[in-house]
Amino acid sequence: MAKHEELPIPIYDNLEFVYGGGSALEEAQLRFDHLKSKFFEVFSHHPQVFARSPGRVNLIGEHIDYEGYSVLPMAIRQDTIVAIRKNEAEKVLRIANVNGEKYSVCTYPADPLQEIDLKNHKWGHYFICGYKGFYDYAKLKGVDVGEPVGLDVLVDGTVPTGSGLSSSAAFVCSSTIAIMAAFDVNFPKKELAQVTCACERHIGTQSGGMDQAISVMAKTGFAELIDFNPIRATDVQLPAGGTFVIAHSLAESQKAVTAATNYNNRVLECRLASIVLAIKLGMDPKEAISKVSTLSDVEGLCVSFAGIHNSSDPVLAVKEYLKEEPYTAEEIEEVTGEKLTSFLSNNAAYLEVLKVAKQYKLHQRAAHVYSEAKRVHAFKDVVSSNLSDEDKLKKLGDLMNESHHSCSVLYECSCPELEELVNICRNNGALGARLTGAGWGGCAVALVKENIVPQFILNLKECFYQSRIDKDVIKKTDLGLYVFASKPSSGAAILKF
Ligand code: A2G
Repeated sequence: MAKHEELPIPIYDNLEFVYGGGSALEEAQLRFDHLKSKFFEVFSHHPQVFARSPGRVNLIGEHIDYEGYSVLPMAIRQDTIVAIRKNEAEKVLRIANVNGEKYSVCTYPADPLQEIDLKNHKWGHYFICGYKGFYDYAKLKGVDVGEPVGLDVLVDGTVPTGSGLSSSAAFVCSSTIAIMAAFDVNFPKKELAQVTCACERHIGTQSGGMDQAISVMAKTGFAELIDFNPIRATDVQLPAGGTFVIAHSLAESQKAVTAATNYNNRVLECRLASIVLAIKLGMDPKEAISKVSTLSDVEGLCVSFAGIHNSSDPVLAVKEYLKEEPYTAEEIEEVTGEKLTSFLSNNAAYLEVLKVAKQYKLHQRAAHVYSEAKRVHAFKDVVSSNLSDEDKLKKLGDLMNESHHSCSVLYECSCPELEELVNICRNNGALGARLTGAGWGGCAVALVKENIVPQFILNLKECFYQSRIDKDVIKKTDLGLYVFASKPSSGAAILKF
């Protein structure tokens, strides 16, 4: 039997396969009816096909996917649906949104080679990522999809933007899959996960592949351990009696806009940490610059270090060889023997970081990555251990707390609102709580015993959200959008009816 990730995206003619039954199904039915009528209203035609892809909450393994380490997210029920139709009459891509007030129609030429204008950020750019990704991959696979044609597209997303729940990947994945379905093509999930990860980088963030991988490969009822190089997903059945509650800090994190100081800055710091560490561990500087890209590439070298310290633990190598004080560019160049602007010259995103960064915290970033990578495996081991569910939940909570501490102190990707929220979660009985996703705003995820979930959510409303309602930051009626319990939901799908 083919492995789950080797199968193509499932095609359904019934919403029940995706949304289950009950009120979720009724809600989905309403969304699709609305999408259909709105599509006709905007484009005077019916959509050919729909694609949907979910957001995700990362349970553990933050900022390590781009360093080649495994992560452990689960899909959430909130998703992005893309309705699409080929429009052979015009060579234009028209991208409309059901929320037309917030997202006005974007138009682009039907040209897969177009460059995305990063200076002028538009919501439709994410669709273009998928569009370029589809054509690149079809070409690579030798699939003839003919001359580019126009596309009419209508989008409906329920993953809150800037929330750390991966609205961008849900949009890029559903766009790529919708285009693929409109051309009657279907690729295996793991290939799609790879394509969508690469094509989302057109937006400018040097992201890893976690969000796209879980959005494409998720299964109802399971979190997934996602490995990279090659991409693989292993089902993780979470212990009974615990629920993950997601709560928004109400600080919006605009990854695409703040990339040079936040996300891409950390990716570059990790790259520099890996090169410096490799050189300190004995690699020739020129070889390190050309061969080492991630901290996981260096881990093997720590085995030689084992001879001295009786341990191949990369955290020890970090302690020994990377100083705690931040490095200046000049200090790094002394080790590498080459200018940063020279060996990073082929990456525009890194050059932007170099323009604004004053120092580089190599020790702290590497210590976070190596320790977080270990926590992911510890989490997986606890889940599959013989412990009682109660003990498992306690240990998982502890690991989540440690992960948050590392994100906050070593990786510095938290913010005051997230710190407040995480503390409130812990003070109200969460077994563990941490920021989730890139950070610098967005959501926290808390592991809570199932029997206290309703009271826990009430307490969060009282302690965190009420003052924000009083100050008109949010509406009381919208609270359900900001704090909710979440179960592992299904992955991407194509819908034809
Ligand atoms: O931050 C974001 O969600 C990244 N995804 C993801 O790859 C991961 O690095 C995460 C932090 O763990 C995108 O930027 C699309």
